[in-house]
Order: sequence, then structure tokens, then C-alpha cells
Amino acid sequence: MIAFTPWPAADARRYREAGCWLGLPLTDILERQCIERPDGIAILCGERALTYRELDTRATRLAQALARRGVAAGDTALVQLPNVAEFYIVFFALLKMGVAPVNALFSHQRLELTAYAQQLQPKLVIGAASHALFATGEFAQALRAEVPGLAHVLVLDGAEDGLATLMDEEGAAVAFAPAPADQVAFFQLSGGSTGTPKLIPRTHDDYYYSVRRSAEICRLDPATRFLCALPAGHNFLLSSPGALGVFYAGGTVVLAPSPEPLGCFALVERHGVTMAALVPSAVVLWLQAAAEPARRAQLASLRLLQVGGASFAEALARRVPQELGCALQQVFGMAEGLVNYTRLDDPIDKVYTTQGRPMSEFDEVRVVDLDGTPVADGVEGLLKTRGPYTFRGYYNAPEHNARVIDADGFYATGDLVRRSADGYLTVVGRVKDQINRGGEKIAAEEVENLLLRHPGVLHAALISVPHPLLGEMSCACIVPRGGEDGELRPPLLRKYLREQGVAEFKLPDRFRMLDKLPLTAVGKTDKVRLRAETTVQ
Ligand code: OOB
Repeated sequence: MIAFTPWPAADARRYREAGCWLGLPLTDILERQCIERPDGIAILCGERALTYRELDTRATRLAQALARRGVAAGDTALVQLPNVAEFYIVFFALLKMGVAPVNALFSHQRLELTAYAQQLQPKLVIGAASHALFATGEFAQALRAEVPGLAHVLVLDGAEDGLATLMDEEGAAVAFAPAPADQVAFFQLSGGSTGTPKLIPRTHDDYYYSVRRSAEICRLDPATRFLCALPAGHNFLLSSPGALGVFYAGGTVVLAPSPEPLGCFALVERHGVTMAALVPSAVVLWLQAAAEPARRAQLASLRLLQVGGASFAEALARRVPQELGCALQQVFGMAEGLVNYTRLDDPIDKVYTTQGRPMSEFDEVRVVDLDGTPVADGVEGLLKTRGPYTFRGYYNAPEHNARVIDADGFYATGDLVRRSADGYLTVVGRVKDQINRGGEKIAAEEVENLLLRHPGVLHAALISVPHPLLGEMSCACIVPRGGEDGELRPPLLRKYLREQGVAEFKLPDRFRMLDKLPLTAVGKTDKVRLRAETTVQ
């Protein structure tokens, strides 16, 4: 069993009695379709089409091959795959076995993967040769030193293509007991605000509920063709309603390598995509591309565009139906749990001006001031939440958990919101020390710690600055140790960070050299002032 913070027994009973938690593992999603529509197309990926039966057969084969090699229920896995069909084959294979994976982003590098591996101590690592880390065996070797129990490293499209071999392997059949639904199914990644990336345990019960409820709200059905153009493992694309919601409804997931409009528009046209999910910065690119009538015509089948992950300006929201020819849905969610949606039949102004309301009547939301006192509706405050699919603690992080989960089990999201009388939330800012770079989250402390390792850096503070496309970009404010230092020129600092193995999106976009950092009354870096004083050229 994998350790996690469970819901108190009384809450668990309530969620079960209310039918939120069904006691079914996530593999039920696939099993249902193997009965209802085995020949329905589950995944379209490049030139490949995978039916539900094929998806299930491959996942079962892979699971059995792994089981024959000693991987077993209760183990964990570190997975890093791009948006390809194998992502779902591997995910279901591991779920069938009761092995809990964490899906690292494809943009993650050595530092992130190593941090996850150190925390999880996986038995299995699965990567892709198309990523520099797995192109040679060097990184796998280094991981083995960190993870003594690491038994298998499989690489997709690698020299020996370990993953494909296993998916085709014939051998003695192994039967799997259904995974206990109240236990950890897999780990989500936290956007983070601390020095080390955190893992979020998600149980079968809680996640399956969020998938079903999301599919219902978004009215998915077997005719749904969903474009997955953001990282497949991200909570938005996996369960809001994402690919799992689409599989639950018997629809088709169309995979795209990135949200870049020209490639996506071609896929929409070719496969009759009905629904897509994007971050705001990608919507801007789609709007630009659709200005050309011939391109806009490619989107004829698109009915619904979901936008979430970062603040979406009202002015942009208003352009979506007009210029892309589809309905808009705003989605405000988090890997920790709570997801808010505007509803498909909401008055249009609500869709333009709010980020929706919680998906479940069992979601509890508190909007409080800095002292924790609830504020009136319409007043800006900190968002706290608990509910049937919101976690109760990060994996193995008791100190951090004590800071972000209160005595009543409410999770402090770090988001600043306004709630209307009818429960709709508008995101107005955040108090967590994080930069939201076009939906990609950067924990300031993580990058600051890396900068502080540089011998020429005395103090470092990473702040957000406005960016016309991304919404925010990052600026590193640095106090050099010995006055102006040629070693601290931006290209060299970026190179230094890259060499430490951090994901490219975390590299500061701007650098500012200062004599000292402004401090608050208690002596912490005054980032509010720093942001106010930082103008972007
Ligand atoms: C989604 O999940 P994460 O874990 O990458 O990031 C969560 C954070 C939120 O706490 C909030 O700060 C920000 O991202 N955020 C938004 C937003 N959606 C997320 N800020 C403003 N407006 C929005 N619509 O980003 C995520 C997970 C599931 C569904 C959708 C997004």
C-alpha cells in the first residue's frame, strides 16, 4: 500500500453514501467500453487508430510482461512520455497492476525527474528516446544510483525499444486483482511554490468521481472527438474531463504534439474534432490563425473550447465564439483537486467574466481574509477548499502539509478569488510564490535556490512580470556577491541553470541586477514592491 493522507472516516462514508465514490478502480473506465463499444475508436495518434479493445489488449499485455518481470501491486513508476497513444497504454497497464505512476511533463529535465524519483523510489522508469534524457542510457544509469530499488528502465522508440517489445510479448497470463478503489491510483504533479516539487496522491475513488462528474457537465458522448494538445498527464487534459472523461463517455481522443494552431487546425479538420482544451496563451495563437477565413473554415466541427490553467482576459474570452465559431467554457482547476466549470447553459456573460463554479455539490469553498475570517460575497479573498476529490496532503511532506491544509481539512489553494452570491468564482490573483507562465507553473523558491548555488549570486528573487502572450513571464532579481560580474550576464546565468538540469520553461525570461532586495517589516523579500518597481523593457 502506498501511504497517503486519507479523508476522515465520516467524510469518506458521506461521499460513498452520496454515490460520489463508487468503490471502482479507474480501469473500470476501459472495461466498460470493452463491453459497450470494443470497436469504437479510443485514440487517434498520427496515422494510428486504436480501438477500445486494442487499447485494453495492449495495456493488458504490457501489464503482464511487467508482472512477469517482478513489478507488482504497491510499486510505483516514474513515467515521462510525450502525447502519444503509449501514454494511455502505459497508464492503464500500470493501473491494472496496482502500480502507481507519476507522469512527469515532457518538458521536465534531469532535476525534476530526479526529485520525483528520490521521493517515490520507483521500481520502474518509462521514458522516450525522443527526449534527450533517454536518448542514451546515461541518465537511467544515474537514476539507478539514486534509486536502489529501480529494477527496470523502459524506453519508447529506444535502440532496443523495450516498451514496444513488452507490449507485443506473449507469455504466461497473469491475473490481476482489482486495485482497491480507496487507495492511491497515481500521483499528480503540483504546480508548486516550494523548493522541491511535490507529488499529489490521487485515489481511484476520488479521481473517478471527478472524471464522471466532468464528463457529465461537459455533456460528453460517444460522438465526442477531443483534441489533446497540452501535456496528456496534466490534470486538465486527463480528467477535466480530459481523456479519461472522453474514454468514460466512449468518445475519441485525438492527440496533438503541441497546441500550435496550424497543426491543430489540420487535425480538427481531418478528424472532425468537436472539443478542445487550451491555455489562454494558446487561444491567442488560435485567434490569430483563425483570422484567415480558410483556416477558420478548418474549425467547422469544433463545438466547445475549454480554456483554463491561467487567467483568461475577458476581452479575449468574448472573441472566442465569434472568431472560432464554437462555445466557450472556462475551467479553473488544480492538480490537488477542485475544478470549477462554467456550465454549457450559463448566461453568456457568466462565461466571459467568471471561471465557473465547483463541479460538485459536495465541494466546499471558503473565501477568507489573511486572518482566516470568511469575507462577504463579492469581496476578494483567499480560496480554501475541501471535498470528495480534493486531496488531504502531499506525498511525504508533513511540514508543508501543516502549512497548506488546515485543521478542518481545507486546502489553501494560494489563489485570490471573488465569489458571487450564486457560487461562481473569479480568479483575481494569487498569494502563493509561483509564476504562471502561460499555464506552466514555476515555483519561485525552486529557481531561487538554483540561482543561489551560483558563486557570484548573493541574493535572488524570482518574480512575475506581465507578458502580452503568456500572461506572465519570470524575472530574476539578483544581488551579485561582488558588484557587477561578467559571469552574471543573462546568457551565462541561463546556461548555468540549464546545466543544473532544470526544465527550460523555468529559466528566467529576464534578469535584473540590484544592489539590494527590498525587505518587508519581518525581513522577507518584498516581492510586491519588487514587482511594482520592475518595468519590462
Ligand atoms: C491547472 O492545474 P495546475 O495544478 O497546473 O495549476 C493550478 C493553478 C490554480 O491554483 C491557479 O493558480 C491556476 O493554476 N489556474 C487558473 C485557472 N486555472 C488554473 N488561474 C486563473 N484562471 C484559471 N482558469 O491549471 C488545471 C487543472 C485542472 C483543470 C484546469 C486547470
